[in-house]
Amino acid sequence: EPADGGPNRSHPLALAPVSSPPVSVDGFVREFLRELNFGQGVALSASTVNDQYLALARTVRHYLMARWLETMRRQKETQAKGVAYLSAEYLLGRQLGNALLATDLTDIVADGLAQCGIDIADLRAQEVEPGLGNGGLGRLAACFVDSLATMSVPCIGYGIRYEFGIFRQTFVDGRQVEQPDSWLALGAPWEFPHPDSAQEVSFGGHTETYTDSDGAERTRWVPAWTVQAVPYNYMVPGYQNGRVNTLRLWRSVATERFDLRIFNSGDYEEAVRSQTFAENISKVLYPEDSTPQGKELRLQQQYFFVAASIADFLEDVLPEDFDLTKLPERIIFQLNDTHPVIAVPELMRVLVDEKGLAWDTAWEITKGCFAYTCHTLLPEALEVWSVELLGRLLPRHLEIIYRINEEFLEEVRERFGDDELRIRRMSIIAEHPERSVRMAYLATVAGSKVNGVAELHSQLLRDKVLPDFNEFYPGKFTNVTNGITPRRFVRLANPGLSELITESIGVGWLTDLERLRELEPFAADEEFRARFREVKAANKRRLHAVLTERDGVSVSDGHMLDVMVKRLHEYKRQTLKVLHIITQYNRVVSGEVAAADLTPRTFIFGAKAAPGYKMAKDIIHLINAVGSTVNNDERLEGRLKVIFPPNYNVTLAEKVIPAADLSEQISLAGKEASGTGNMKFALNGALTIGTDDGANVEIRQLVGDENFFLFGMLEPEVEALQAAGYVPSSYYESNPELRRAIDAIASGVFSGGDRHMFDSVVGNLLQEDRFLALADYAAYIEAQDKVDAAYADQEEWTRAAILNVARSGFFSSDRSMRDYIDRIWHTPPAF
Ligand code: B1H
Repeated sequence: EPADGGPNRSHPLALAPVSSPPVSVDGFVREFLRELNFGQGVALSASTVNDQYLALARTVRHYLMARWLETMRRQKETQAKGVAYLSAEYLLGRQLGNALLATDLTDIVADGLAQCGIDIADLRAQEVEPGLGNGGLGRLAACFVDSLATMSVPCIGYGIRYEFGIFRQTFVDGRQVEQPDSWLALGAPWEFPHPDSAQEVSFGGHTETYTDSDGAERTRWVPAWTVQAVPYNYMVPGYQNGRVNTLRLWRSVATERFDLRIFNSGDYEEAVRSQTFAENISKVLYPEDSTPQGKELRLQQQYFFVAASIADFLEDVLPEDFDLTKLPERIIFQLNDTHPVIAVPELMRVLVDEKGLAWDTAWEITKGCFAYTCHTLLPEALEVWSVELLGRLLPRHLEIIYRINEEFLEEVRERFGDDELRIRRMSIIAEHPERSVRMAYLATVAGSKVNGVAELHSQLLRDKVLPDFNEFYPGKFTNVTNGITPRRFVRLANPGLSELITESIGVGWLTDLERLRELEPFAADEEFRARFREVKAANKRRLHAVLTERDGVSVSDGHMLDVMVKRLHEYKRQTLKVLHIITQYNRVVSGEVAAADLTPRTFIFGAKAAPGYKMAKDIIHLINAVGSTVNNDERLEGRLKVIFPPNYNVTLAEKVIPAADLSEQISLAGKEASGTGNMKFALNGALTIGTDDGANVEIRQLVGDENFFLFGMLEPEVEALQAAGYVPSSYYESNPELRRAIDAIASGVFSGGDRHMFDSVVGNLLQEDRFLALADYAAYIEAQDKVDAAYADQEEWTRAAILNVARSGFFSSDRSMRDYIDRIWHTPPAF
């Protein structure tokens, strides 16, 4: 049919059927066995669990395929405005359960597999989760793309296909040891590599000016080396709505040209080395959370994925004749923190140097195409790149940044006169301690909007981190409170609760989470409360089974489950939690409290420390040491137990959170930008003990003071105390119970008599305590005592837990997406 002899797109069979016929159990079994035999190349009788898992994944993938192709076809046809989410991290979690939920095939598949003598649970357990993120920031990206697909909003997620995701954590003698995360080793059934659509990404070299054919002075970049960026596509299925968006992750490989040149020169070893060099870029995720390291490879990663993504969008996604001045009407690039901010000068470079647009035109386009989300307040977490490094790796980009800065500072001068102090404060280029580029400032100048991730955080961002910019750009700053996807973190993680909710208020809440409000009256219903408690008890039994199998530890019956799971960081104050455990321990061993009078509690920790973060690793060691002492001291009569399963990840979160009674959100006020674990716990019926920080503030406002255990200083009090000169040892000296807890560590109670094992932790608490753990200790202990008292009344506790669920619908990431869409992106749903 096509004159050029290309593929015949109008062949009646050329399109995969849009509405596939309903899947029957028999039909599924046929397809599954076909994949096992023809795809995997094994007979059922000879197949391993991994063979079966891979065949199942590919079968389920087929059921999404027609919808994926149709989503792409429609997008191409309508050219509707969409979001390009730029994120260095996507902490996806396992895919199989979510794909089955999206296609509504869970039951059919389970039945079909059972006919084959296979338990679907065994295949689910076989999947290694793609851990392509560190913590909250990466998981947020995964929740956002899920919500956009579910809301039928056009979105393409761009990121990096790390060969090794976040390290696998093990403990040796209670200390963290990192192992590589070989998540691809057993096969990667969810990805679609397209090596033929690779983009070239260049680095290094120099720039030169030349006169073009119209006599205009232009600049070009003459790079020194190039790598290929190969796209790997992943499906992002909406929840039972027939839409499948795309996540496009880039892998770096050596360019053939580069290889061949060296190869032909006879230097085979050098050719292999260059291959290794290129492939290094997407080799491993940097395991720093909240504290960027400023390493060269990291900047290479950032530019690598961002340059590939922009080229992909302009060349492959946009139609050929697209008028680039209309770009802001077609796409918004959302910058997930500063990690992708090098995209700003890259788009400028492409528009000016390659497309030949005038600088001012290009700048107008660029400003309309970016928006920036800030995820932190810690000053050490604000990313800067030294001018030396940036200029060496990306010389043209550095020139562009300088010009953006010059023109920006010129505007500042026009407004405020020669206020040199202000100019220096606002300059994108910092002069001290070394000349460097402040990526957050660049993002703020270029972005159409800048948002924080919870009300308090956004306020502090305006008032404390970027006040000059807030003054200069009124209206640019806004808040979008984070959210989480209820599909994964309620429906998949907590099927028992989901069933109870649906039985009580009907279907529809999963895509309209505010409807959980309809549960409020059930809090007063004794029978409902009993069922709610039974769901929690069943989730605890399930967790017990998981932890027994995984780590050989058991969750004691009848214990309150008190959970602190998040990255290990001093500002999150895991040590404060440890001090509480030690305090309870001391109360019993001193004879002040009879073991029988303790509320039985199991404390669960989950936390990875950045491999280079010594204090965080020492704290992990301390938690394990306290755990083994507490767990083995018979004087406690089994009433306190500490469990620290290694390698906390999304998969484990889905088991731990639904079983929790108490959620620990105890960061120093003003330090946790939002938190998202806090939302997952509340939605799964745990009560929170927490500070007035991040999204805790909004959780408490919504669930009500009486259903939330608030403690600790408020952010202004923190500032005041620090300004007055904080002396941690004064708290140690004036609070006997605190002194006894710290003395226990220092005297070797948890280290077999070794008085120096935890010197670093003790010394830090007494002398520095940057995050005021000692100042909040008394309030924390008092609040914990209230928790114990409250837990004694199970009916009241359950009532409060139900109200937490009923009033937390706001924290759906669907709502976050609606906020971004209405106030920042202006990308309505496309049908
Ligand atoms: C958050 C990070 C982060 N904020 C640097 N910043 C990284 C910074 O690899 N790095 O260099 C990685 C991650 N992550 C978290 O974002 C906040 O601490 C949470 O409070 C917030 O809930 C989450 C999502 O907004």
